[in-house]
Amino acid sequence: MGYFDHINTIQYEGAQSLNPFAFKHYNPEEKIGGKTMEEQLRFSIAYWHTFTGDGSDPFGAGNMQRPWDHLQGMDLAKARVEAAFELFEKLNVPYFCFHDVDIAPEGHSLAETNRNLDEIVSMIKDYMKSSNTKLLWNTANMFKHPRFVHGAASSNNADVYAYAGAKVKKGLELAKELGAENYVFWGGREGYETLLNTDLKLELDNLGRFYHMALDYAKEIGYNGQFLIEPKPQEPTKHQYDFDVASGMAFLQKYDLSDHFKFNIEANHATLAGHTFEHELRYARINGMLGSVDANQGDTLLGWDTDEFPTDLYSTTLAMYEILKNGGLHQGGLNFDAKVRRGSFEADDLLHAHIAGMDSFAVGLKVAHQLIEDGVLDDFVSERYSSFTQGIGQQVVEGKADFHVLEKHALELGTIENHSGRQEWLKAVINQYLLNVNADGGLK
Ligand code: XUL
Ligand code: CO
Repeated sequence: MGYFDHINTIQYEGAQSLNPFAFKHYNPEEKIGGKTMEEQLRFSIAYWHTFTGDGSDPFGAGNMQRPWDHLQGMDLAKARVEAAFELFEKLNVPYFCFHDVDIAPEGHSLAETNRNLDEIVSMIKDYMKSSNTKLLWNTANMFKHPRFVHGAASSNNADVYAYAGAKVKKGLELAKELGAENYVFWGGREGYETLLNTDLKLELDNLGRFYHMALDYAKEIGYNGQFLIEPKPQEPTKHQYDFDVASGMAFLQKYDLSDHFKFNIEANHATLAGHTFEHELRYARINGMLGSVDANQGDTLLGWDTDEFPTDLYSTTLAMYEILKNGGLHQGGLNFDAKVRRGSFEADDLLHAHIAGMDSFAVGLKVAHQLIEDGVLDDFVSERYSSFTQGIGQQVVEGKADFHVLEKHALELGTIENHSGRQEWLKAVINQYLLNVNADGGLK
């Protein structure tokens, strides 16, 4: 008896299908840009939202109806593993992600917590032998337990710092054991509430030291997964240290860590930082730091991390544009760090939500691929910067200009001519592609 017996494996039925339990655009076998959609999109399910989350919010108790919720402790943890692998198969999703506390309950001591983890990890490992689903990344939850009230690797309390080290040590061991392709560090409570009680320099230095210890330990045990930092500007702390990609890069450079880390970019974290999703992806991409993606979306009317399933096709298109320009996600993936709304409390909603997210990114992939094939934006952008391919512009780019050269050029200029950036036209073209690509494969 399974948890989702009433639902067959989700199949691709095409854009006209009215079957709610079918993909309309995600056709895993279909090739786009020389790779199958499955290879391009590398979807992943977030264990915490889908199997552990109960729908509770600051105003109400958990209300999700999950067929495994009558169980408790290790029995509940085991039931969740069974449910997870069943759902992975039903959705044909190639990856999943988890925090340590998502998969196994914390014990009364660190040693007991680790024993619980070992038991569940060996169960997961067994399931993985006969499943197509692999581990995209795991991470340590260092924000939920009260001991992390002042942070973990940036805590003022050295005992907490040590405890955090022990958790990441275990996390790296699990990553190796389960073949995780990446290991994620999301800041959790690494940040501060007020400078009045904070030694900012010591906290940042300690964080840098902590990442070096993690790298050293990964090397020691032969774990070769990619290390990823997941930036977020605020929540839970008022000021998170890994604010956005740009500040994360400065941090990594300062502490001599840039060669060993990339970024896991989350759409809703980007918007909380006052950026678009595509801004963060672009910033990471042009610096060779785009590692993986937490695929969700925020709400423009709300100022917090709503972690909605991604359904905005404009956003998935511009995100896939960056990802394709990155040559794909490589060992990263599109992880649905997203939760169903509190009102969507039935277990079937988990399927509807993932189908919606997968189809939305499949559309984004197709449209972005066609935009790139047709050179729509590339041609416009190259033309817009063409002044840097000749004359004074070329001298600048080749490093042959100085202020004397610039001044000489400027003094000789007559009226300077600028051209329109054509933003509205470009947006209209993207709309045309969005509406037409699925209909006839492109624009004539
Ligand atoms: C929190 C968040 C985390 C990370 C993993 O906003 O995104 O779930 O993805 O710790
Ligand atoms: Co995330």
